[in-house]
Amino acid sequence: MNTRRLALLVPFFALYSRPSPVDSQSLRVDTIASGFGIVRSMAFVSADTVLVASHGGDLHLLDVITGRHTRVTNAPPTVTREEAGYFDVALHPAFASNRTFFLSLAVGGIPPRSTLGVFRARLIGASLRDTATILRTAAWDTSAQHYGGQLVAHDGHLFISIGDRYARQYPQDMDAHNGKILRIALDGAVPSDNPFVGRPGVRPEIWSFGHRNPQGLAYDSASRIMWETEHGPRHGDELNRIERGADYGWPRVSWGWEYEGGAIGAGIPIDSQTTVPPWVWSPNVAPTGMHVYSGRGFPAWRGNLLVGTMQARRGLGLVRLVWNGTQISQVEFLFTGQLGRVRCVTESGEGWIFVGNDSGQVLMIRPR
Ligand SMILES: [Ca+2]
Repeated sequence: MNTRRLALLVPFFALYSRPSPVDSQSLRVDTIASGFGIVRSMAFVSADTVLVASHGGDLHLLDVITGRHTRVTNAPPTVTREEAGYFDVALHPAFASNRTFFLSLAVGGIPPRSTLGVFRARLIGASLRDTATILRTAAWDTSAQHYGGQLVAHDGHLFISIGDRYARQYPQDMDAHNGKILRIALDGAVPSDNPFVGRPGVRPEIWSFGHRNPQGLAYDSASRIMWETEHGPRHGDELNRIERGADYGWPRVSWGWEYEGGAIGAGIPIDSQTTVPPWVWSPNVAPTGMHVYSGRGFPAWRGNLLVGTMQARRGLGLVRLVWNGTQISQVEFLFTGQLGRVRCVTESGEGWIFVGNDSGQVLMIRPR
């Protein structure tokens, strides 16, 4: 075929191959299982089995066809107080052959001190083997707040989000892990090409800094963007593109305000050092687990960001954001009030969307 004929064909192909939009009225929400406390994370370990991490420190294997679930034994202890507990699970890129996965969790020191840790294990049947804590972050605090705790395994590395631990002096302090995105190798080592390796007084695991409480992290292999969501104070929740070595501004600048009123820091949303968020929610939606949709269940949503929200007072559940390559071009609230306080979002091999919430439910979204 010569190029001229190809050029004529392309517009017609583009027209007829465009996926039809999804009408959320045509979707149904089913409860697959419940009783998991607060569902913080889910990862499909086979076509029909999802690993469910509960905030209270439990792992279960859930068969999404039958709804039957089995408790995973030998799971690590955690601190369970306020926001402390299990946070996220991420499968090793070679999970299918090595059965290895990662779990982020609150780890204890001399009570009541705790910090964010990363645990690695192999899932053999419904038990954990070869367990190891590969990272205890330098973010110890007596408070049990703002751990962040999201994980992404990508490109031979593990990315870890960590909140400011409700201590504002640290996100700009490069000798602390509070308020950072970290990047380590899959065995816990520090990669030699991290941005701050070799700088005196700077923790070498740091990938980006100036974050408040990042509770969403997801990598889109098509656009090659690492997406992050973080909670603002009063107003100003952010969607950020995570760039190597970049500063996201907290608490020097913020799109939000003090809870009791009044400006934060310089009283401006951005300055010349700040990486600008592509999207800001004011008032807050309390964004949580995030997933870049890639499945065949809803072709029109491929590449869209699905973000869980906890701001139940406004009846929210899931936000779909469209990145058009330059900016966020569409924001749609889905299933308003139908999903509870959503903590995590993922998809099955068939492309159906799975949501975990604060009511201990695993929900499935698919066409009617
Ligand atoms: Ca910011």
